[in-house]
Amino acid sequence: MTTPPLTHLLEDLRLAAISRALDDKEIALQKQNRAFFQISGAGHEALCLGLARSLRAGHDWFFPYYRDRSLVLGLGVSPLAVLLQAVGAAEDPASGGRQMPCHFGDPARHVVSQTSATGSQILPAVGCAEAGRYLLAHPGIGARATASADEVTYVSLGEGATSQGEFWEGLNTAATARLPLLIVVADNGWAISVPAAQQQPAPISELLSGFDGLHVEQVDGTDYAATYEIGRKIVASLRAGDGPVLLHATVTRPYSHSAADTQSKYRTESDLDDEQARDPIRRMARLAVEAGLLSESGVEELLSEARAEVDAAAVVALAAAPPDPTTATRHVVSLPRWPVLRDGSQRDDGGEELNMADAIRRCLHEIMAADERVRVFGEDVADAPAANLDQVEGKGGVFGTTFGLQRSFGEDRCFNSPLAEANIVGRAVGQAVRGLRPCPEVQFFDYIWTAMQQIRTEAATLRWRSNGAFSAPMVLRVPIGGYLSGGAIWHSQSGEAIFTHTPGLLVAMPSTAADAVGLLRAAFLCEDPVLFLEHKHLYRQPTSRSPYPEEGWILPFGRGALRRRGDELTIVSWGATVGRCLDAAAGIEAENGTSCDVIDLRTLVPWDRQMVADSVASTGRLLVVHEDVRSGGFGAEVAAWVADECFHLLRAPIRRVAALDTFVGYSPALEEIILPQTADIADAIAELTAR
Ligand SMILES: Cc1ncc(C[n+]2csc(CCOP(=O)(O)OP(=O)(O)O)c2C)c(N)n1
Ligand SMILES: [Mg+2]
Repeated sequence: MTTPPLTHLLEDLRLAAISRALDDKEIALQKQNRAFFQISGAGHEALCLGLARSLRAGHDWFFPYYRDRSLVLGLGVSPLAVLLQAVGAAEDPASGGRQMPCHFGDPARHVVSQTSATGSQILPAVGCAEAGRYLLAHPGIGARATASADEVTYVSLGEGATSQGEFWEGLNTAATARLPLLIVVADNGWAISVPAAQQQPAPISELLSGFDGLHVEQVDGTDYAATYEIGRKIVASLRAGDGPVLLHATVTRPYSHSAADTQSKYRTESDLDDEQARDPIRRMARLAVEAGLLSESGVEELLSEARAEVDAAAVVALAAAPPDPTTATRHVVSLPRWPVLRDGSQRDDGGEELNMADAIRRCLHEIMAADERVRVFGEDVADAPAANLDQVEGKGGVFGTTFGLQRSFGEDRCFNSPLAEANIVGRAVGQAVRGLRPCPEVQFFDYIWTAMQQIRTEAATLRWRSNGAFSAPMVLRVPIGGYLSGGAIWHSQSGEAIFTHTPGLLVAMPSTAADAVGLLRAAFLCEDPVLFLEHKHLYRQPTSRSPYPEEGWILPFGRGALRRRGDELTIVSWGATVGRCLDAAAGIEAENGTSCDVIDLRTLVPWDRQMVADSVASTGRLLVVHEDVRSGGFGAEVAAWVADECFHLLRAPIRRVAALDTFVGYSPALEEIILPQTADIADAIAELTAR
């Protein structure tokens, strides 16, 4: 075993002491109500610092856990930076006072802003590692997106977090793709008050022995010489391309889980005393004394110097100003500067008429040809195994929208994912962080829920939580909706309102082939995650066919379309109900001359408030129609906004026509009553315009 160079030992003992002093300082500040939360890195210092010695800030990539305080110190983050976050200062470089302490983020050092969700960071880390490989294979992509042949992606988590499904989804791809990913499981024996034995049938390294493609190592994480040594060994193997490594490290947790926890409520005194004997700082100090580097009093001096340094940094941090309250909504999304449109709608250039599915497919081909950053992946999106390609037609998605992409652009640009939605979206987050423009697909909206953590917690919050330092631009394509006769509860759901209720996401839902193309092109210009909802029923409907828009025409987000002109009522809709609104409006006008404006919003975040307000100003009445269930649907948002802003213009109450507050039934008799039909819309028009 190599002994760590004495200079490293001394420097790392000093950093460990600073890390512990930061914990103590934050705990004191929290008691004084000058910090508002505390979570310690105590007991994990020797592990983090021993590993940091082999890793390189700004070269490797880091997805740390909240216990990795000493790792980021080892990477060069200053104690002041850490304290600025603890006191919630505007100058907190990781989040501008938005995130709790120990939620690190430092673009220059490649420390990616983290969430509190235990275990979810592993999938973005997998995406980051695979992006590095992709960037090396595609060097023409550009200066912002670079990679090194020997880079490593580091991700860590506690033993408790290894119970999360996302952890296993991450291991799956790390091992299958043999990624240069270092997964550190810092096992302190507890997940808040739950002992490790209640998490899993065996310690994680035992559970994983024999996991093909994954090297599993163990270390006593309180022994600096051992963590230093194993760090050198495994990082060298990762740099050499030998595949992912999971390091199971036993550590201690001398302090309670967080400031909100009192561990004496569930841990015995003797347990805590035993841990004290294994305290990593004590052990590092003993090593330094045994090596003749420090005397006993020299150790005391080092510890008190660390406390003094932290005290001095705390004085500066406490003097820092809090964030300006008016900045609270800054960096939620950053819409692009849209190209100027000639006339606000696509030119009908007599191009080939296509249905929506074919138009989307063609558009994806066009976008992938133009932009090497774009990768399409999801379940069944590829054509066929490479060896079969010259003998078969190819699949290209269950709706055929990705047909031919693999054949045209290769297997590293269009590929099948495991059957795991969190895996799909989480990997996209990591790729986006590296400057790629992923285009993940969730096969059916009905199965999006397993990806919810990645969509809402990881992707949607990244820009805001990092105060604009990171973002996760991706175009997440999702077939949605019913009217399929037989789609039933698992293939016909809507639910866009759940996502319009998530700040940080942009949401598009086109109803024509041309709009789908214009919005898809626009989506790839966005610097934020876009949920691109493609209505399954409209994929092949004659009414949504249109000429393929001319090259370069894009449809900016937030522009509705006035599909029909009228005087007496404004109807607002999107997706598959737009056509039903048009039919109902045409029917009534033919019957009794009552005419309606029909607005297709096309995007829901942002939505065209101005177009709706202008229309309501002329009609004085509003009906909102959508396929999603009525209660809490996006129609409620449109109605509330109009009631707030246009109340003086209204001559009648606002009405909604939407799905019943239930699920979509299999029997056509059930589907018909549950989903809004043309006759329901016609009834609402008649009722409202009679007022
Ligand atoms: C997905 C999720 N569920 C629950 C929590 C609340 N929580 C925060 S830390 C924690 C325990 C984590 O234990 P472990 O992974 O062993 O890490 P340790 O705190 O021991 O370092 C829990 C339950 C969370 N942050 N995220
Ligand atoms: Mg733990």
